[in-house]
Amino acid sequence: MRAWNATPVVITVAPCGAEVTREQNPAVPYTAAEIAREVAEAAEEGATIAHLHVRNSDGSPAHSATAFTDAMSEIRATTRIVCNVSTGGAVWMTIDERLECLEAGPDMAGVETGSLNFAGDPFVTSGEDTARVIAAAEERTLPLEAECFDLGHVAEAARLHSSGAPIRLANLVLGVPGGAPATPAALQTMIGELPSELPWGVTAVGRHQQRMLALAVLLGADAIRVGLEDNIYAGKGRLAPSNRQLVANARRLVESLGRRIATLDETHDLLDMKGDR
Ligand code: KMH
Ligand code: ZN
Repeated sequence: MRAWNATPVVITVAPCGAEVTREQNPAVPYTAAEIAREVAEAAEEGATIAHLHVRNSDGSPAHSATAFTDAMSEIRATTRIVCNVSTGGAVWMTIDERLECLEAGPDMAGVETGSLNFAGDPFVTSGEDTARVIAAAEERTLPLEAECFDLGHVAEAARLHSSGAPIRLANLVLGVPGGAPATPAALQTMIGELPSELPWGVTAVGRHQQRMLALAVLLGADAIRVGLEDNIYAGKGRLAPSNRQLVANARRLVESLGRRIATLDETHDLLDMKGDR
């Protein structure tokens, strides 16, 4: 078993997600230019992966390849951060809509490996849906991040990884109502279902976020995720002014616990993105 601090920690920024609004926090980016600015600032603070959703100008979730292309062209004009598109989208999107982002030429994509009631709404990803995302990623030689909201999703990600799917990272998502709780026991159990060679990271939403990310870093996580998608606060009752601030806080957390954050090259290595330098 490798030491808990043997590897650097990748920081992923999730700048806007699909659900959070400007009414909740005015810093939430909607347009391609706003998303690109938030991502560029996050990259300056050390984020090396951007988990991307896109929005229409009124803030509603978008899914067209054009909307993703617009955002990624603006992002790529200023930074080489890994553009990791969400095929989770929003709960009401069809799988065809969720797959449109792959037409935009991302560096990486997410894949859901099961269903849940996402904060009360059915968020359905059938086995066939997962297989379609995997096939589309294989066709484009894209690394995948499995978005695991519950223990069964981790087991399924492990099974798919072992059968050769290009899953390079398992993102253990804690604290979404309807999914795995943000508790040390839940995290330990999820880690226990992973094959030892599969890198893993943690996303935690809500008030237990800092504690769970700290625990992840101490348990040897390969990655942690922060951003306005997951938490609109930068402290108790204090709205986050930007994604930059959230990434800076995450970096401080990692370093204060005796680890360092990953460079872009190290992130490419982790994801097995050969030749992408
Ligand atoms: N917006 C959620 C329904 C993902 O990006 O893969 C799904 C989500 C997860 O945000
Ligand atoms: Zn997302």
